[in-house]
Amino acid sequence: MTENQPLVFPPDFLWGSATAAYQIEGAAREDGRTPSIWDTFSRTPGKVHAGDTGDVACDHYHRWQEDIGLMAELGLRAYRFSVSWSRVQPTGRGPAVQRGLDFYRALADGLLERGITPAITLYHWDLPQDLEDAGGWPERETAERFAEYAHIVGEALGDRVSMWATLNEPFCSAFLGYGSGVHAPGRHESESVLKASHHLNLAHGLGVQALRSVLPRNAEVGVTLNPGVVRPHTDSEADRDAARRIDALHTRIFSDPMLHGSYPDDLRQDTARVSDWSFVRAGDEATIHQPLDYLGLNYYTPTIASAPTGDGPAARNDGHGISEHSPWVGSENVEFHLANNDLTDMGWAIDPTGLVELLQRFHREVPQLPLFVTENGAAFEDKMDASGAVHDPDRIAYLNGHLGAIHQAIEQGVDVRGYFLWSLLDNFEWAYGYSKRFGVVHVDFDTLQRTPKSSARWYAEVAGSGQLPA
Ligand code: PNW
Repeated sequence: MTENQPLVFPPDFLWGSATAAYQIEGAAREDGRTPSIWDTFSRTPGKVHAGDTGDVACDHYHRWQEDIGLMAELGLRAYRFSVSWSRVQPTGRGPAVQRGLDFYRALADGLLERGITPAITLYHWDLPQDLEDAGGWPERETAERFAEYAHIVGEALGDRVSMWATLNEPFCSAFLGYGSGVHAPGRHESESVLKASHHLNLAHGLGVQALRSVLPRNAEVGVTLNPGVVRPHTDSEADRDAARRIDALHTRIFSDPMLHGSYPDDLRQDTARVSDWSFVRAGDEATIHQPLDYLGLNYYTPTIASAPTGDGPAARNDGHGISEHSPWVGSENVEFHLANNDLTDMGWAIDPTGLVELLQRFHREVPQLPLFVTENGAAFEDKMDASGAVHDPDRIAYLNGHLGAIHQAIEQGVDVRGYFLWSLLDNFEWAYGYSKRFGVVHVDFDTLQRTPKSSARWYAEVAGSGQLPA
């Protein structure tokens, strides 16, 4: 139909890129920063690929001006980054470290000078180790400490940063951190997954309240979730039930209390043998249910679930990393299947239709809430050629497909306001260390030299013109 026409995006659509503190900053021991759970985890042998750590990462802490220059060169209009809690409040408690706040102030100012909108995420997984030592997210106190931290950062940066998110992907923090253990802090305790989820939700609610108390009225406060796009393997009732269970754990455990003010009944029933949920106190769900200005959604790949098939070893390839411990509390026997699509270097199926579904779902659920795609992108084995150029046609195809999906959703009436490509730079890809490259800018991890890939040029063109080429 419109195949030869460029796809034109709304004029005020926000074109950005995203990173996270632990994945790019390095400078792990500088200016008063203390270890987070990711420092501890990555320094523990066997936890991260090749023993990689974020000690140096992209050295963004020292090279941030160069990185802002790159963004400006690429014509990006927005930059989503996270604040390292233990850089700002080393023990997770008490007074702030001025030098930590100064770094983020200078970064925000540098962005604003180049016309780039800063978007802050307060928590992208790097809990101060001291708070983990006191029990971590399964402890209610961690949520209270988070509110204090949100207050500190909001007060320090509220005059220059207008877009705020409390958490990034609480699913990963709770289910991979305390369930499968493939992420920091690497625990595997069924009930802790549920407690951590609740306290992350509570941290979000208390954090929104804290931010509202210090931010100017026009600030936009939201959260970033990575809801599962869960599909049943077949149309059988058993497979549809498996998909429902995974959807409850992956998505609704966060989105229901945040957006609607209560935990799903089916979730409580599915997990009844793990927990009586007595950690939810009267009034908590109301606290979690704060009015939001936008919802951030991260999307990479769909999930296909089925009831146990009895076909030999039930490989738990759910796309969330391999562990002998299932994160799917109460539904450990659900099996996962890979779609018949091409895969990225993460082994994730490339399927932009999942993004259309995801956007439609939340548009239906919360029609008045603006949506942002706060992460989307792909890892590929990019290689530099003899001339020093990096050609990444697979990434361009991935981005083109997913931006096309967003355009389609917008045409269908979904209020999508912007896109933050993951990621600006190749960086520390959590349990995979530096072995997976998501950047549109190549980073040589020996010299730390940055080289824009062909996808960076392509994305600059798209962002500059506000349209996808025909
Ligand atoms: C997200 N999983 O992480 C994060 O927000 C980013 O920090 C990360 O680099 C990016 O996606 C790419 O992975 C995820 O195993 C990490 O399901 C792992 C999973 C999901 C998201």
